[in-house]
Amino acid sequence: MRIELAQNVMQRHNAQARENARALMRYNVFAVDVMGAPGAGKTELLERTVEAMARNVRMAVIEGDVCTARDARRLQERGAQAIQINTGGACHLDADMVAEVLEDLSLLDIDLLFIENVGNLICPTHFPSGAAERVIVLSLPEGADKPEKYPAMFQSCSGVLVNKMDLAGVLPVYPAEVVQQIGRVNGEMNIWPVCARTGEGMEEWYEWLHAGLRRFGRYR
Ligand SMILES: Nc1nc2c(ncn2[C@@H]2O[C@H](COP(=O)(O)OP(=O)(O)O)[C@@H](O)[C@H]2O)c(=O)[nH]1
Ligand SMILES: [Mg+2]
Repeated sequence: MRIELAQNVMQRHNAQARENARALMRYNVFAVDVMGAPGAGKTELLERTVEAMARNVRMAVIEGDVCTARDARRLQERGAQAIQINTGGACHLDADMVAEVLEDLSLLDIDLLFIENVGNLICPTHFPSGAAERVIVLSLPEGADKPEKYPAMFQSCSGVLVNKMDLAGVLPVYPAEVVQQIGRVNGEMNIWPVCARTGEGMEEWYEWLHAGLRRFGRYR
């Protein structure tokens, strides 16, 4: 009985995610889920990305957090359109929450939409938002063992940004080992070693975003 109920709930979430994907497709909006642990640098990465791409690409960000509008404010200060969702305790965004916000966005005026999920390496895995792609930010201080400990999250994403590369050499965590561990869990992933603080190493990430925009007919 309980299993059936859970299945129904998940089916409903997946159906809403497909509905969100259709709404985004209708307006040719390329949407990317950004996931990762609290403090991995998801917001910092988006701040740099918004700064670097704003000249050619119209971007918006949906920010998911339990409380506060701090992350949305950070993005707004960088010139991006940003809307905050407060989950009020829930550990992930779900497709219903995203659907509500999509109604408030003028999708016609957006090329690229980021959806920063609540910091968590477990729950968001099973709750698609409707975004075309999902990426994860994994920072060096989290340690090289995280891909193997949270494989489902890594297997649900097409790319991983290995962040805080400026700390390589300071921490007893070796980027090569992190990359190797990611490969063991998901050999198909794009791996981008970056320093979101300075923007160093982020060109390939931008290229990947541009390729997505081209697929969505948004390239200028
Ligand atoms: N050293 C270093 N710190 C970073 C980098 N990226 C983010 N941070 C810091 O990590 C902390 C968490 O960043 P934040 O963007 O809030 O992470 P989020 O919780 O994943 O959104 C902040 O103090 C950032 O300044 C980086 O590349 N290098
Ligand atoms: Mg954040």
